[in-house]
Amino acid sequence: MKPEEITIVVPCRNEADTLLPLYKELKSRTYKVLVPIAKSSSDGTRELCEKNAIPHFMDSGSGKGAGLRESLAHISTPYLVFMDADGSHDLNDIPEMAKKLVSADLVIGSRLQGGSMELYDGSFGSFLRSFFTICINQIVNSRFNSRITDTQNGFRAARTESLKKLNLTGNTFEIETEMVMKALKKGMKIEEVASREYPRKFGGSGVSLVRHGWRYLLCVLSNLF
Ligand SMILES: Nc1nc2c(ncn2[C@@H]2O[C@H](COP(=O)(O)OP(=O)(O)O)[C@@H](O)[C@H]2O)c(=O)[nH]1
Ligand SMILES: [Mg+2]
Repeated sequence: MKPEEITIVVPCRNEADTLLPLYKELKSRTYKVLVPIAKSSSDGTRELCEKNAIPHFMDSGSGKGAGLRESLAHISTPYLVFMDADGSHDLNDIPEMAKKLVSADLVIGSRLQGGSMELYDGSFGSFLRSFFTICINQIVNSRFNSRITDTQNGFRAARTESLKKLNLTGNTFEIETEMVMKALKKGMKIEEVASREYPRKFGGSGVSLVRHGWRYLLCVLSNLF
């Protein structure tokens, strides 16, 4: 598959510090790019896109999940990749993901196989988050008899048409879990590749277990059956 057949979707909420170099690098590899921007983004990310002719749209304001869901209506390529704008994902992992998309609907970058400086940085917060991630993996794998090592990673590739069939509804960071559970329920093929995750270059994660933890749990429960 050619890079022009892949749209790299880079959701952004206040990522003006890192978006432009990432965009230039993606364009130099001839990928298509689409940037869903959070309604609440206030650091000039939108102006940066306008100034540099970066294809973008403003999401409805409900969160990252809404941004990803809404991007599907704007994509004209058969394949897509979701990746963070914060410098934590390695675009050298994309060709390996694309290769597996030939026979899979969804290809997840696995931080458990490739390593993560965000999930395992030694802090108590990262301990809680990685523990939570592993619990969700185990629940999903026991329910669907699957062997997925990272149900949560936002760095992933998919067939555009397959994702459209899932009727995703998640508004925030639970969207990745919903995507995996609905794809498994529909009998779609999910593969993983080892992917590395680096610390984000600026700012902090938007994920908070206090604010988002209940959404993950509700998402898992409502997609079990
Ligand atoms: N469009 C959009 N993007 C968002 C929103 N919230 C976060 N993002 C982006 O989604 C990506 C993942 O968020 P991040 O805070 O890095 O989460 P983490 O990597 O899981 O810690 C980043 O590129 C954010 O800028 C939102 O409400 N809308
Ligand atoms: Mg991130």
